[in-house]
Amino acid sequence: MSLAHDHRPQPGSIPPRHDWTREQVRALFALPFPELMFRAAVTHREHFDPAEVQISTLLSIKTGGCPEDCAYCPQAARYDTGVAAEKLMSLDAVLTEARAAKAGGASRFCMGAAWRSPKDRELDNVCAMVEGVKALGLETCATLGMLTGDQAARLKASGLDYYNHNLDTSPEYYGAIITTRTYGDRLDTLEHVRAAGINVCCGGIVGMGEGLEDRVGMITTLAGLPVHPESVPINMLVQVEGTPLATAAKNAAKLDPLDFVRTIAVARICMPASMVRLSAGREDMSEETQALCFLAGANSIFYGPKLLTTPNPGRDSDMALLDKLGLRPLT
Ligand code: SAM
Ligand code: DTB
Ligand code: SF4
Repeated sequence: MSLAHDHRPQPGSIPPRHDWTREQVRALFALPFPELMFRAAVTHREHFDPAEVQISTLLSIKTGGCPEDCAYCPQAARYDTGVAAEKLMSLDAVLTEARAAKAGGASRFCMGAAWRSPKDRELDNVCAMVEGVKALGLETCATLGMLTGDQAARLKASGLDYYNHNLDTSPEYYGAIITTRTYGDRLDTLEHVRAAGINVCCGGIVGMGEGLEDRVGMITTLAGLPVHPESVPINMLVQVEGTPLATAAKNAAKLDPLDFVRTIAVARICMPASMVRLSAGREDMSEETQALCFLAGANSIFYGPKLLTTPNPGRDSDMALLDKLGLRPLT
């Protein structure tokens, strides 16, 4: 029997729990690092082949000029970050990018818009993009801000597979990061997405000056959702000059990369059947840290030289890294 066979999901593996308490999640973070990694790696193997990594390519279909005040975001109009406000891209231009993403090896194409929420006419245009991207044989994902139930249903009817809407942090730290929409607003959108039958992609950002208890609160909230998000992006803050968090970070200690790895491991243990994405922040991350993230149960990445507005590792260096680690892109 080959080793690869041993790594396949085991029938009868323990089903996901939705009753994680803060105390239990705190206790996971407090485990000795090798013990935490071991438990995360075992959990990973109960549900996935640990050699497979899902890869998504991002495209900013509507960049900058956003009315919201998210303190991390280069696209908020109120911060001087050098990101110019652009109009929504044309359908043709989006499809050209989607074809290139597919040719480059991505299995999912994620379209992001710097909106508080889409207007109905804007949504018509995005629905056409979703239909077109789906027709290319790619999985589709969008992140457009808050959605009503009707809007979510329209996106579903157009063929949207995933909707990304992050909780970003703990309920109690949230107000220090965003004031123009509430945590409750975010939970409402997630409910609309779930009710429409779209897969939920929901995670957060670490390295925003939050404390350990906020990372505990974020994972406890995500793992307490009635259905776990199918995809859980864990982003390391990309510090963009001009954003309030980049300014604050100059006076604060940088997050230890091992605490980022711990967050991935705890997400893996608490949401065992979800894809956990090692998301933004890889450009400044060593190969060793990324390797630890894969060991901790990350099984998805953003692939391609750009996230929405900031750089990501190039395709060649990512393929070389996956190859070096013996990992395969999931097709
Ligand atoms: N405007 C929509 C919204 O906020 O829902 C969609 C796009 S928004 C850029 C998507 C997510 O990107 C945010 O929720 C946040 O988690 C992440 N993000 C934005 N800027 C980031 C940064 N500088 N570092 C890490 N993650 C970031
Ligand atoms: C997510 O959790 N991270 C992605 C995606 N979902 C939309 C966005 C990261 C953005 C990083 C900053 C930028 O490139 O503008
Ligand atoms: Fe706007 Fe989204 Fe950026 Fe917040 S994260 S400022 S909503 S683009």
